[in-house]
Amino acid sequence: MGIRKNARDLTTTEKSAFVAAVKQLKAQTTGRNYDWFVTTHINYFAAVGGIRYAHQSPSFLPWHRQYLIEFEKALQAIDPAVNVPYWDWTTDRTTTGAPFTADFMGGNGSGGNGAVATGPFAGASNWRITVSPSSSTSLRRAMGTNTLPTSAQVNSVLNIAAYDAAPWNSSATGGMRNRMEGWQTPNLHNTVHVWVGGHMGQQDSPNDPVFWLHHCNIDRLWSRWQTRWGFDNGHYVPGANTSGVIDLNETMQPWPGVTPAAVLDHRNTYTYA
Ligand SMILES: [Cu+2]
Repeated sequence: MGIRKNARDLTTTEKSAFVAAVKQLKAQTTGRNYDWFVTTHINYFAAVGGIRYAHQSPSFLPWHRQYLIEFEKALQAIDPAVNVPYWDWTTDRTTTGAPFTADFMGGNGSGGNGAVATGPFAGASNWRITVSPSSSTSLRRAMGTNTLPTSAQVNSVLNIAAYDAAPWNSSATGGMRNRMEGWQTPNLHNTVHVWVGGHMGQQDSPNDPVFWLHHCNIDRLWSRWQTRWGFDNGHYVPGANTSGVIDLNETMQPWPGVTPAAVLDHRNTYTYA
């Protein structure tokens, strides 16, 4: 079972092992390589067959949980010691501190939304963007144009007892999910994508490896919510018979046989440090 650590606590060896595994996955030319994950996020960004799987729906959290598990498995096939770390943006809030150091994720884009200039993913020869709606072949960031969410804002979301509420989309106000996803105040997840900017502000956001650290933190916050309110089936809605979204026991494409119910309790698969 894996333990997912805070990125700021990784040793130099752990940081370089994560970077090496990510780069090796990117270099693979067949199967579930890095670009397969980028393409999958683009394919499920909007509704597929009238069903919203990855965004603006209750399955935002379980869909990305499975997405992280699949990505982590792909990394562990390369290096069994690697786990995805999380970026706690309530404590690491600068463009130059963890995880944006030269030995890990690298720093800001040069000039507004330019290519990332430092670290292992700087420049197209180190990290070539091949799946993108833009023409950029280098990883781009434009960090710090807004303000990262605070721990008080996180706590306000974790205090909401209801998982989600009708109308189950980006205008839902009654549950935790939409405030965690970020279409209602305090807009947690979306705000962080905007703060990093560049590719992170687009459908192809997984082109930026910090995507995984951000979504690992979102998954950790959901796990904290579950620790408080419950890991059981009663803490996912809708239970059944709601069209256009994924009910508790419906399969989430493109993960064969994987339902929200199947991923609610992650504690036998991985835990958070
Ligand atoms: Cu995201």
